[in-house]
Amino acid sequence: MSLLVAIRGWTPDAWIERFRRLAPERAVLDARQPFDAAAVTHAAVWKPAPGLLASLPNLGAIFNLGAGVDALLADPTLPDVPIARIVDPDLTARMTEWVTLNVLMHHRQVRLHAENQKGAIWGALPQPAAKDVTVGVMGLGVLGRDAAAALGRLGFRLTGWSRSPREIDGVECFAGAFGLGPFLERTDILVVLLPLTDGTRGLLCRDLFARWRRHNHMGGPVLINAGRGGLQVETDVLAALDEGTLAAASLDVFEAEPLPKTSPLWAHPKVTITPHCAADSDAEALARVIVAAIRREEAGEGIAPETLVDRRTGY
Ligand code: NDP
Ligand code: OXD
Repeated sequence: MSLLVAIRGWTPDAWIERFRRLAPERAVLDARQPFDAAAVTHAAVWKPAPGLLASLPNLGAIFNLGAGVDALLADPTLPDVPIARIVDPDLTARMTEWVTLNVLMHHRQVRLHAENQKGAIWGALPQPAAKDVTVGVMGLGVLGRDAAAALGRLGFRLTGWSRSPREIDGVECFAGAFGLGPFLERTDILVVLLPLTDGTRGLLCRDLFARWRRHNHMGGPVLINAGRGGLQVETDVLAALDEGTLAAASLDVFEAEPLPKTSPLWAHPKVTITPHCAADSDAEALARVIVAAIRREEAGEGIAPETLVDRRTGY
């Protein structure tokens, strides 16, 4: 019973140390070193090299070291074993914090006040109550529901959009292609917490921006995306900001990451950028969650339903 740790994009050393400490009963193998493929029963991965997991004949389950599995599912050779993704209260709380920060920043026009401050301008800006502003949450999963609950406590009017119909207290819910139009027509601030799948890639494009409610105190629709960069067409986002179709955008995720230094998004006066850190969370807590999930799976209880990835839907 060995756990293989295969991570690309960050250094795996701290994760290997954590797993060795938290699961001393098993061998923890480093995919960068030669290892016995037949001994591997579980894999903890982030963007593993395509083909690696297919080379493990006794692999029983894959544990993705993040909530989004798009990079993992992009491997066409992925073996047919259960895949678990991260669902963790600490990660969820941090995402909700980032979403709330950005919604309030736009609603309270913090960037405009900062501009005024530079010129010593005592500028009074229109300030409606939260109850008169609608935040639309795209993606009503673990993260979307928690963010909506926090925004509801602040008094915002809430709408939500998902693939299948949902009922959530205090949220006017819409689903699927038919629900998208009415959802957008009601929305002032759009919070995107969707996974990247064949059904969502490129969704945040010129066509969608044109269907959005136009008039509010912020000068138009505001886009807040912490789902995945592949959801947005960045040339369309930039054009919409320049034409005034979008009033502002807060982006944590990008088509290419790290965002290239040459991207015009960096210097755009209406764009707020964070480097895919919206839900940066306590790695020790995540490692504990994964070790507990591996033990649960070995005890024959399977993968907790909320964390089990459905390959057909891609999330
Ligand atoms: P969940 O799987 O719990 O929820 C996904 C939601 O998206 C569900 O409500 C689902 O609908 C909806 N959805 C999926 N496909 C479609 C579609 N085609 N049309 C409409 N709705 C759709 O995911 P989480 O809430 O845990 O995470 C969401 C995403 O956030 C992750 O996939 C990841 O990409 C991103 N993320 C980003 C982080 C960051 O730091 N920036 C950190 C963590 C996650 P339904 O309810 O019908 O299933
Ligand atoms: C992600 C994560 O999926 O950080 O982006 O969990």
